[in-house]
Amino acid sequence: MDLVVATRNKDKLREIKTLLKGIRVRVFSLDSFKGVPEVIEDGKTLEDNAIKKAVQVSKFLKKFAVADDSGLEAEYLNSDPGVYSARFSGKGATYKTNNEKLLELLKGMPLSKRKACFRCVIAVADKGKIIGVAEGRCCGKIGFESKGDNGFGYDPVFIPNGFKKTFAQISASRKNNISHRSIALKKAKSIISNHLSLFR
Ligand code: ITT
Repeated sequence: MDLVVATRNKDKLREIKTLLKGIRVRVFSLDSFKGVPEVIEDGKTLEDNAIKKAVQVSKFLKKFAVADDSGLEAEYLNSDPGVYSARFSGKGATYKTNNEKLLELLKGMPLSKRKACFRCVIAVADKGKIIGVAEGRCCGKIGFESKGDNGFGYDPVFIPNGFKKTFAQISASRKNNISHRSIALKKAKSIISNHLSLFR
């Protein structure tokens, strides 16, 4: 069976493809299809947006699809940037400007006030019908400055619990061992496998 990963974020796609290894599907990205309409991410939660992306894409392509909505929730900022993580610093936001804004908002705050968790919600849908939703969290602290070149997004400012380095300073495989995305995808893989078994 074919599985479409409904994302336009190449960094997320790279991680999702690696984490999906081992299940018997042929993985495609949106790049393989023309004319897939942009999904407006106006949900109030990561769940809302993940479901919306998976349902709309799977309905349009008449295929099996997974979508990832994720974000970083900082305790001191009442869980912001959260669902607004991609566009935290406004129109034209980049990973760099988002990280700068986050560090600025936490300026002068001690480590005890810099707790944060990455959260990832994966929605699985087939031909417009939602099959299941899975969630993963990875908690840690926001560092005092940007460090490292690996990964993407907020990785240079996020230090996972039990580590002294940011996600951007550790290898992709070490990140994949503990990340919010890997936890969510582990659960999503069993949703996908159960669904596939219906067709055997
Ligand atoms: P799609 O909707 O097309 O999937 P997007 O980038 O808009 O792509 P989201 O709305 O889910 O995706 O926003 C997620 C943002 O959260 C992403 O752009 C990063 O800034 C951040 N983010 C998510 N997972 C991350 C990770 O593992 N490491 C660092 N930052 C991450």
